[in-house]
Amino acid sequence: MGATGLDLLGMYRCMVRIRTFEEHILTEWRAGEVPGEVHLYSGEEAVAAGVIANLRVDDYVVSTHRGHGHVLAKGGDPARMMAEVFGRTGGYCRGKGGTMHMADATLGILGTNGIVGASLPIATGVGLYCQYMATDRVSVCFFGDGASNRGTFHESLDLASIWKLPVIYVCENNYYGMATSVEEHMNINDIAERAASYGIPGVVVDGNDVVAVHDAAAEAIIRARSGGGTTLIECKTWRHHGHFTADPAYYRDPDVHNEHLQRDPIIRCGALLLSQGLATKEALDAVHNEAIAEMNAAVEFSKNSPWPEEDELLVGLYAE
Ligand SMILES: Cc1ncc(C[n+]2csc(CCOP(=O)(O)OP(=O)(O)O)c2C)c(N)n1
Ligand SMILES: [Mg+2]
Repeated sequence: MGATGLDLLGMYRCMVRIRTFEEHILTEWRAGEVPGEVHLYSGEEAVAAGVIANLRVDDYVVSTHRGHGHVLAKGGDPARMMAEVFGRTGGYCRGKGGTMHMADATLGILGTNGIVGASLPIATGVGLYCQYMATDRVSVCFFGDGASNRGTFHESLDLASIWKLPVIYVCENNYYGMATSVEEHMNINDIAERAASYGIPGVVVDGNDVVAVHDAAAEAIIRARSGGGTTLIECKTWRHHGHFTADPAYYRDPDVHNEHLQRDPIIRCGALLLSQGLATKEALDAVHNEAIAEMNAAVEFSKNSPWPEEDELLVGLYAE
């Protein structure tokens, strides 16, 4: 814990665990072990780590198709997550949901989600629940720049602003919705500008600076808990890989891509920890080695976990 009370090393560990989890998946996907496509979160770790460091276990997170980082940061079990990606019975949905259907209600993780923009109305409803039940819990909604053009974004922010709901809308602006750049899909520079339409605070932060993300989220979450209503936080970030595992992302200018890679959130946070004397090089190496061991074990667990049987196909599909 640093002098400011900020657990910088904890956030570093969180980011390294997410990166390692994702890179293990990429390796296994390339080896043909992972069915389907996976939307990797590598490069965007500071958003999940910085925001979720402010949350309690009983707060809620509603995630996206690029959601492994949110789930891990909120306490998700990497072995059960990995097994779900592998399609095995050890996974969160016994292998039938895959990467975009991971949830653990006991940890307030209300699901990764295959429908772009669907996290917004879900998180808004959860915010209404938190308020109606007179709790001081908050609902955090992650979504992308592309999703901010859906009607669900506007409907949700409108309702949440009118009712002063304890929802924090966190836009992960990685400058692309699939192969479409923000210049092609919106006519403004900052998505946070849209907050003005709803009379709520709109904040732009460097989404690769975990401290900046943490501090912006802390302010919004404290306000939401105390009845002050909703905030839109736009985190400018960059995905290291293509839209999903099979996408080589040829549509991105290699020079621009390389510039963004220089702003890697993990490298920046590591440098800060060292320069502030908050960690030694050995301590940072240990964080990486522990993450590698943890994710190796998750892969091993997944490979040893049985495939679902055919007669399980309809089990758990409908509420009894
Ligand atoms: C309603 C809906 N429309 C289209 C898609 C196909 N799709 C999947 S991801 C994606 C782009 C999303 O972009 P963004 O919101 O910026 O998130 P990012 O992938 O960049 O994290 C699209 C169009 C979908 N899954 N759901
Ligand atoms: Mg995007």
